[in-house]
Amino acid sequence: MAQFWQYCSSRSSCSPCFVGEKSIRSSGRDLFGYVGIEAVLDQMRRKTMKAGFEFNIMVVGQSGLGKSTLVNTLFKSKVSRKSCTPNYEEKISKTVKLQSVSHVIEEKGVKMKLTVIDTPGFGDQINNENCWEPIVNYVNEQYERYLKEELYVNRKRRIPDTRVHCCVYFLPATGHWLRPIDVEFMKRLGKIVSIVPVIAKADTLTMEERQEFKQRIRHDLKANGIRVYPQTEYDEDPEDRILNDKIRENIPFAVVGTDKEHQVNGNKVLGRKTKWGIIEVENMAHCEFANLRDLLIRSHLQDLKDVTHNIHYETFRVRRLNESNLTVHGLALSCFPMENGTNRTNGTNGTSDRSDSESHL
Ligand SMILES: Nc1nc2c(ncn2[C@@H]2O[C@H](COP(=O)(O)OP(=O)(O)O)[C@@H](O)[C@H]2O)c(=O)[nH]1
Ligand SMILES: [Mg+2]
Repeated sequence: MAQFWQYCSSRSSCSPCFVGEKSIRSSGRDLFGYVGIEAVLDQMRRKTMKAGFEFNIMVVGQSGLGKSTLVNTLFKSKVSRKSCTPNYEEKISKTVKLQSVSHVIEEKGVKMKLTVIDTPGFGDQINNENCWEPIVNYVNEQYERYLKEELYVNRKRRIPDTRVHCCVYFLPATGHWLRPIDVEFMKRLGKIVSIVPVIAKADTLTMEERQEFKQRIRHDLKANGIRVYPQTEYDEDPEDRILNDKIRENIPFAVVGTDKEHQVNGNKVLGRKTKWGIIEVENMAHCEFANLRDLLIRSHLQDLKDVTHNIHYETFRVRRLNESNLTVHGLALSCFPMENGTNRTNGTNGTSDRSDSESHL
C-alpha cells in the first residue's frame, strides 16, 4: 500500500491533494492524470537527429562476388568503390588488404555516418591459409581503440565508434555446400562480430537450386557450430524471438545487386537486365535483397549496434582487462599507457554508462 498525492490535470501550479492510501493500479492516468512521459521519445529523436549516428559494415568474400555492387544497392548511391582490374602488384599480393570508405548519408534530417570496410583479396589466393587473420586483427583493433578511449580519465563525450557492427559474408552461388574457407572464416569471426551470410549473385541459380543450397548451408552452419546473426541467445523477448525465428529460417538471403535503374510498368526499379527480362532486386518474388536491406537498415540496425556493444565488445573488454590485471581499484594499467607515459586510472572498471548510438559527424 502506498500514499498518493494527486495533481490536478489542469497543471503544476496547483498544489497536490492528498488522496489517501491506494493500491497501485495498472493505469497511471487514474492516479496522476497525464504526465507526459512519452515526450521523452521526441527528445531522444531530436538528440539523435542532431548528433547523427555511426554504422560500420564489413563486406567479406572473393573478388567479383558483387560486394561493392550490393553495398551500393543497399544505400542507392555510390558509397563503395567498384572493383577495378587489379594492377600487377595487387595480383601478386599475398595479403588481404582492408579499405574503409566513409560517407555521411542524410535522410529526412537523420544523419548516418556509414563506413564500409572492404576486404579485397580475401580468399583470392591459391593458398588461403590464415587469410582471415587480417580481418580478425582489424575487428579486435577497433575494440582495443574503443577500450583505450573509455579508460582515459577525461573521456570524450562521445567516443568515435569504428567497431564493426556487421560483417556481411558473401558465399559464391555454387549450389553445393559451405567450403572449408567459409567454415573457417565464419567459425572464427562469428565469435567476435555479428555475421550475416548471403548467397551472392543469386540470379545464377534457379529457385529450386536456391532453396536446396540455402537448406544445405543452414545445415552446415549448425553442424559446424557457426554462430550467425541474429543469435537465439540474444533475443530480448518472445516478440523478438518470433521475428528473429522468421529471419533465421530464411538465412542466408539469396541476393542480387545492381546499380542500374530500369522502367517496369511505368515505374523506375533497380534491376538487372537480362535477355529474358529484368530481375528486380527489390521484388521479393525475384530475390531476397529486400530481406537483407530490411534486416540491416530498417529493423535491426540499432540491435546490431547493441549486440556489438553489449556482447562482442563486452567479451573483448572483460578478456582484455583480465589480461592486464585491472582491478576495480584501478591499478596495473600497463597495457593502456597514456601518450605522456603516465598511468591512467579512472576509478572504475572501465564500463561506460553512455549510449554509444550517438556521435558527432
Ligand atoms: N549476375 C550478377 N552479377 C553481379 C551481381 N552483383 C554484381 N554483379 C557484377 O559482378 C561484377 C563484380 O561486381 P563487384 O561489385 O565489383 O564485385 P566485388 O569485387 O565483390 O566488389 C560486376 O560486373 C557486377 O556488375 C549480381 O547480383 N548478379
Ligand atoms: Mg569491390
